[in-house]
Amino acid sequence: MTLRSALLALLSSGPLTGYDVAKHFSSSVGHVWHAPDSQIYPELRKMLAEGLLSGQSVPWGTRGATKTEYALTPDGEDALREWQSQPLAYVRDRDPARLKAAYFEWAPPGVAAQQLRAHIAHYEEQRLQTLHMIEALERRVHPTLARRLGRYAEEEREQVVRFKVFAYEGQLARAEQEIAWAKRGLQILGEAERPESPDPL
Ligand code: VNL
Repeated sequence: MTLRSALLALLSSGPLTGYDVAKHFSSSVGHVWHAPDSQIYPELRKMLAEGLLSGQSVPWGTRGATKTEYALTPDGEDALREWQSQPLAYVRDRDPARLKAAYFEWAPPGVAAQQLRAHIAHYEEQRLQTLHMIEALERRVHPTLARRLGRYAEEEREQVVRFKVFAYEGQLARAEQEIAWAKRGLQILGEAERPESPDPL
């Protein structure tokens, strides 16, 4: 189960309370493996029960309440390495955009182009977000990464950063590919934006 791997990976940056796991998750690894908070909390409890995480009660507020701070156990670290050692399980394509595009002849007038424009807008937004993430990682100001780097010797940090950036370079390339694909679709539909003025002869 890959949510579990993402949580092990996140907690390898250091111990976090459940609330902070959810917070860090959505601003870091959640960009490559989305999961809602409603899945994160029960999974943390299962991982605790299975001994992959330890849970320490830490004070919360001023009224004697406590919250659980989760940390990787040695078994949790083994599980993280074991997961890295497993080959990826590729799944057959199930791509809603490609499926729909394959039958655009059924689209009411204007609808196919409108959907392709929405596709472009979605991936342009993702492209920008990804560029910002890459910048935050490279500058080492991303809070999750900054915590993580504190656990490494200076000479190891470069590689730790590079792998995170590498993951987002893949996401960036995909966003650009999706934008190019949808623009090609607009051309096929005869809806491509005309250049402002014709090329001078
Ligand atoms: C980390 C930080 C991971 C920022 C990220 O995505 C990220 C991390 C994979 O140090 O775990 O965007």
